[in-house]
Amino acid sequence: MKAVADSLWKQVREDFPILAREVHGRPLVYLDNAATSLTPRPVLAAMNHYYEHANANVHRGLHTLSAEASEAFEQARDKVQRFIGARGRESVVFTRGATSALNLAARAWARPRLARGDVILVSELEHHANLVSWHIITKETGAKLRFIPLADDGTWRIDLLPELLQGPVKMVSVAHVSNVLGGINPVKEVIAQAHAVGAKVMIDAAQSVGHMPMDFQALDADFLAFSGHKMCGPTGIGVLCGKAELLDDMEPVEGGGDMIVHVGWEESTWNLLPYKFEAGTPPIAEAIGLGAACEFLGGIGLDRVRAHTQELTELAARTLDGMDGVHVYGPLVGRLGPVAFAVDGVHPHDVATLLDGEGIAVRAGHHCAQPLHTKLGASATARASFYITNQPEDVDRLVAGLQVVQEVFGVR
Ligand code: C6P
Repeated sequence: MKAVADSLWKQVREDFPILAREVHGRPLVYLDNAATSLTPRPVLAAMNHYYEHANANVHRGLHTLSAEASEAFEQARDKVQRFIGARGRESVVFTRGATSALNLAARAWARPRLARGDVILVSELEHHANLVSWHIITKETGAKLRFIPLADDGTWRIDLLPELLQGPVKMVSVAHVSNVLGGINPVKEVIAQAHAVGAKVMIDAAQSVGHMPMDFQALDADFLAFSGHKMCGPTGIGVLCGKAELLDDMEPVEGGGDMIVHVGWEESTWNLLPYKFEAGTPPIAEAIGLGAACEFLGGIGLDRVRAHTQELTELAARTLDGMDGVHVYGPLVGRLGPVAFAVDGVHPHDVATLLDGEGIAVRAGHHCAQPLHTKLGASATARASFYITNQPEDVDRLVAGLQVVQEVFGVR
C-alpha cells in the first residue's frame, strides 16, 4: 500500500518541471507553499493553449477566437463550481485573489449593512487580508471588531463562542487554516453558532481550498474566499463564492465593461451574477489555469491531497519541535501545511537565508499576520509550509539544514 502511495507522489512530482532545478548547487526543497504553490505542467499547458490558440477577449467578440476564449473561461468557472461544491455557477465570482475576494464581500455586503456599534467577529490568527479589509469597514461605519482568542497551543477558544456571539454581531469572518500556525479551525461549529444568532459567515479558505475536500453547500458558509496560486494554479486569480441570494442583493463595487446590461447617460443597470462583480477584462488565462488546477487536484483526489499534506506537516512539526533549541508555534496535530518555528539565538531572517544556501526555500517574517505575532511574542518567525510536491526526505533536508544554521551561529 505504502509503495503505491510513494509511486503516486513520485509521479505527481514529475508534473512539476521546477523541481528539477538546483539552488546554490543543491536540489531544490520548496517549503514555501503557503506563500505560493508550484505549478504543474497541465496548468501551464492550459494557459499556453489559450495564448497559442484562442488569445482573445471574452464575452465581447463575435469572432471564433473570442467565442473559444469565452467558452474556455466559462468552463473554468464550472470546474471551480464543482470543485468547491457551490450550488450554481452564479455563485462563483472571479477575483484577483483571496485578498480581493475578502475585500469585495466586506465592501459590497458589510459596508452598507453595518452601523455604529455592530460587531464583526474575527480571530486572533487572521491574515491581514481578513483584518485590514475590516479595519477599512470599521473606520467607515463605526462597527467594531471582536476576536476569538487563542489557547496556548494556538487553537481557537471555541468554548467562548456563545459569549463572543452576544450582542449585535453581524458578520463572522475567519480563516479555515492559519497560514502561520497551520491548525485546521473548527469552522463548521462557528458557522452553526453564528447562524443561530443571525450573523453571516465568511471563510478565508486561502490555505484550505485545494488542500482538503471543500463542499461549500455542506459547509453552509455565506461567503468563501480563496486564491488560485496556493492550489497549483496561477497568480492573479481567486474566487469569492457566495450564496446567490446574498450576492444578488449586493451592489457592485467596481463599474465598467461586462458588469452592465444597459448604460445610459446618467445611470446603468447591472448584469446578472456573477458578472455584476467582474468589471473589465478578467484574468482569462489565469481563470483557465485555475480550472486546470481544479482538474489536476481532483485527479489526485482531495482526500489524498489532505492526508499526504497533513502527514508531512505533522511529521515536520513533531520533528522540529523535538530538536534542541527549536520551537514550533501552534498545534502539533490537526495541522495542514504551515509550520512556523523559532531557532534559539538565530533571527528568522538568518534562518531563511542560511537554509536558502542549502537549497531549501522557507519564508521568514510576520507572514502578513502581525497581530498574531504580537500575541506569540515574536516580531517574526521562520516558516516551512508543505503541500503535494513535498516528500518525507524534505523534512530530513530541513532538519539537516537547521543543524547547519545552529552550527554557523554556534548555538548547537
Ligand atoms: N498568505 C502567506 O505567505 P492572496 O495574497 O490574496 O493570494 O492571499 C491572501 C491570504 C489570505 N488569507 C490567508 C490565510 C493567507 O494565507 C493569504 C496569503 C501568503 O502566508 C502570502 S502573505
